[in-house]
Amino acid sequence: MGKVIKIILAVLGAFLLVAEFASPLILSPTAGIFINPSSSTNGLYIIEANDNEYIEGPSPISFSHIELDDEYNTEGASVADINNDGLPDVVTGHYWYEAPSWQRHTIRVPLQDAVGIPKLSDHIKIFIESGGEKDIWSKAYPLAFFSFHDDVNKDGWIDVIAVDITSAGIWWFENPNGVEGEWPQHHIIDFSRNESPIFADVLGTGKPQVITGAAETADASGKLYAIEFPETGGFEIHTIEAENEGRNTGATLPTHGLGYGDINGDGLMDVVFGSGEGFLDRAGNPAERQSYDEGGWYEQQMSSDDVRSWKWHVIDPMVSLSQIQVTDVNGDGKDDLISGMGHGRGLFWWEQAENDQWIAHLIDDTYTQLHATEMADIDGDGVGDIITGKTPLAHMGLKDPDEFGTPYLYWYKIIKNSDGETRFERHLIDDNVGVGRQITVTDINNDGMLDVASGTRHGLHIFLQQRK
Ligand SMILES: [Ca+2]
Ligand SMILES: [Ca+2]
Ligand SMILES: [Ca+2]
Ligand SMILES: [Ca+2]
Repeated sequence: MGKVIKIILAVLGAFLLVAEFASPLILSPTAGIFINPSSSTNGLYIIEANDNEYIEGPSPISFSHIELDDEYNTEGASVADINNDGLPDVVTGHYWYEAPSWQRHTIRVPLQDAVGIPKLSDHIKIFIESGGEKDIWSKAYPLAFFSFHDDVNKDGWIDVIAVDITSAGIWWFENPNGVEGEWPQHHIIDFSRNESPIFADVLGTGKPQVITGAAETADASGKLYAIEFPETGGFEIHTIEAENEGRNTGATLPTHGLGYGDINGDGLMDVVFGSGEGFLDRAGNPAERQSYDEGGWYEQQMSSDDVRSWKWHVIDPMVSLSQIQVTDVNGDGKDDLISGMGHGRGLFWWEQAENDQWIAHLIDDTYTQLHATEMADIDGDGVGDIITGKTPLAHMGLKDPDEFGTPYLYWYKIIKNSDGETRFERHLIDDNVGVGRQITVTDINNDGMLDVASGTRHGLHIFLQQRK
């Protein structure tokens, strides 16, 4: 950035610092001075959909809230028994929190000074230090976004596979077997290109793989990888998409919206993508769809001599999503998709119709920035429920609609009305924390009921299920 521009910004910054007490006004998403004029994430959606399909539901289930960390050092949370004592611990790409005291232990010292809920002076500081808009996002977040777990080196201690902030790397951190201090860090790839990587057995090996967009250099086209952690130790990279061919794997932009399931019911897992965009522009017109951002699914195929290939199918209409959950919503025998817009407004489901046609349904458009979803059977009735919420300041308070709004955390039960219509019964878990990029739903306290771990700008939190 030029020296003159820097000086102008510094002077401007000094003026604005005086106005700091008015920051909520100045920083509001509609009046913000640093709003990127090219952003099209104005909170509307371009797909035609019916009215909200959610209803409020009474529930015998509530959640007790425990704050594990009030610092902002992760956009996600995972759960694994790190110290082999039989008690699940909570993990991020920087720290692990030991059950049941939740004492914090270091995995990797945070390298970036991430600001949780920024004041105007923080915005200005980040803007100046980052050399302007170009690098602003990487200065405004912690490195740790996603963590997954496997015993990568087969020594009997569970390790941490960290998918860092998009366009940073993927690493595995070697559990030092109870020894305190930073963990040995091992390189997997330099550039992840996906903000909703998944950890699932897509290849049918019996163990989960990391499915993620990736690139070999900072400017390279996006690829789609399945990173396997085989029984022999270490890792092995399998390519699903070798070069970007009009797919949403991060050709020019980091992206999100990834899921898996057996879409065509042939016994092989398929991989689903949201589209890279799908918003209205500021004039209210559909933003032009770029060549790299069509949404769809990769059909996994296996030849008679066991050669794997992937066939692309477009899903239209499609929007920019977070993790995509694949399940048969309406009970017609065909799997459907459920996901929320990572930056825009609304939770949706896509009904799989005949001949690769998809019908979009709106579930809930009362909040924005649903940048993490998960599916798990919260109430234990045998049917998967959807867990999601609002990501506080998913773009630092600079771009997205209602970024400062209430950070809800909900679970939705899929039900049939008496008239046979599918409805989503919404239940509030909490309204202080929201979701980051990765939310984990598992039994954290070993009482047989599923709990929720969430890492956001409001810190790291768990919600333990209680039943009346
Ligand atoms: Ca433990
Ligand atoms: Ca290990
Ligand atoms: Ca399939
Ligand atoms: Ca529990």
